[in-house]
Amino acid sequence: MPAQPPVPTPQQVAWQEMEFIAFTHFGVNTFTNREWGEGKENPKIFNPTAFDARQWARACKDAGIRMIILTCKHHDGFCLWPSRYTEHSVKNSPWKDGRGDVVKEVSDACREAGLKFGVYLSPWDRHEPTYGDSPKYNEHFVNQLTELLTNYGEITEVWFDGACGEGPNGKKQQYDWPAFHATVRKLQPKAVIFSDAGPDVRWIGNENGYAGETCWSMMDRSRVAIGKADGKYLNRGDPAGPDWVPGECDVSIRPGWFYHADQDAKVKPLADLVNIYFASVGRNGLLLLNLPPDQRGLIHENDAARLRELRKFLDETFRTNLAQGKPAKAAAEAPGHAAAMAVDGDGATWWAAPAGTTSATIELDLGGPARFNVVMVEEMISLGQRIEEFAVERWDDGKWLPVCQGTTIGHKRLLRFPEVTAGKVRLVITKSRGTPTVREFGLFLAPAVAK
Ligand code: FUL
Repeated sequence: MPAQPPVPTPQQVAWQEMEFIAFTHFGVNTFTNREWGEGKENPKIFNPTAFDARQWARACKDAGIRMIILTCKHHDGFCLWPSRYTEHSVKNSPWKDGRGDVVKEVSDACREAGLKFGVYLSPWDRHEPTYGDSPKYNEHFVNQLTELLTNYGEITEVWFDGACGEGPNGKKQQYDWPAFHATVRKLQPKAVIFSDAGPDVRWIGNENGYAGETCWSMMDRSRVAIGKADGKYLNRGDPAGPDWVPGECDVSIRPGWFYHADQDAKVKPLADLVNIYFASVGRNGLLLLNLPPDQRGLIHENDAARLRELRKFLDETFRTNLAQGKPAKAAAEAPGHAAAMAVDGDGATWWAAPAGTTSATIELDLGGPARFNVVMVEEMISLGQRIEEFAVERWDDGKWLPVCQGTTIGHKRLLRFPEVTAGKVRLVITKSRGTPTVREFGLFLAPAVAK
């Protein structure tokens, strides 16, 4: 273990609290029906007929999503804002007679709806002639990044795709990551930077939306080469890692990242989205769910309807925490951190074991038989991620029986199991890399989801 185990920055804590955020892949690919454009598109094909960023924001807000990350430029190089540094952009499209700015409209709609806004800017650019001519292209990229980070208000996340394709004549582009990061730090010091290796937020190592069952927010950044990352390492993190870089789980609600009309009937079923939620938010990750706007410039009805179903399921599941406010006692507790603080519904307080202890038990009296099929445990991550192994047990006819067990917790761990009934429950922490803390403990009854 590093001498000083890492802890999150205040920005990383705020980021983690968002839990559920959205991606919107939109651009020339929406109109060419492709996933990766070549950069040779005629900008005139970009012409959404009913573009309405407020509709995107509303669909997200209603689903409990907290931020939209927009693909301001994908690998095709087409810019959704009128960049001074290229002609491959909305300014040469018929949309709003070339005077439109998707980045402006989406960022404004987010602010109006109380959502955060983030930008995806692909370093790989198949249009830009300087791509492959490393210093020149890096300057071009920093110029574009500067436009995005200067003209659109507060940016909460900057998403750097690791893809690095070949340039013209087979030239290899070397990205100047230190310069890219320095630009973000200078212009938007509160933003978190995403890439395979952070520095603030890491890719979870797959595009299915699944974090590892064991998932540490720590990793060793020096072990990860951007664009060539070891997916398994990113999926689980590294308990011995010296860097705090929590995982973000990106996945699309449809098979593709961009909209394709022939996928209208392939929006993921509710059961899949629920599984993804439990495997991302429920495994110490953030869920970054892609909702690709269509050729009208709207989130399609089918996607919006599915989001509403997901929200309904989450509301029904998490509305009542059966453990909240119930009498709690711990085998031991640190001064000022009583067991009751783990079930007070207050994220600012937490139970802690006495300094130096690495195992502990918290027992709850539910005051009569309660039915539940979901357990939630949260650590106070601002102090670090420590718990390595835990179990939940129920009191049944004079003995404790197992309900569920897990390894890491972090910001939030959710476990599902067939419904049980119990009047008394205990959380048993069997292994921890430091003094364990529990910010909140929960028991819930989730409705059945049709398969
Ligand atoms: C990948 C890209 O190549 C995909 O098109 C998509 O943007 C995904 C989120 O990241 O690297």
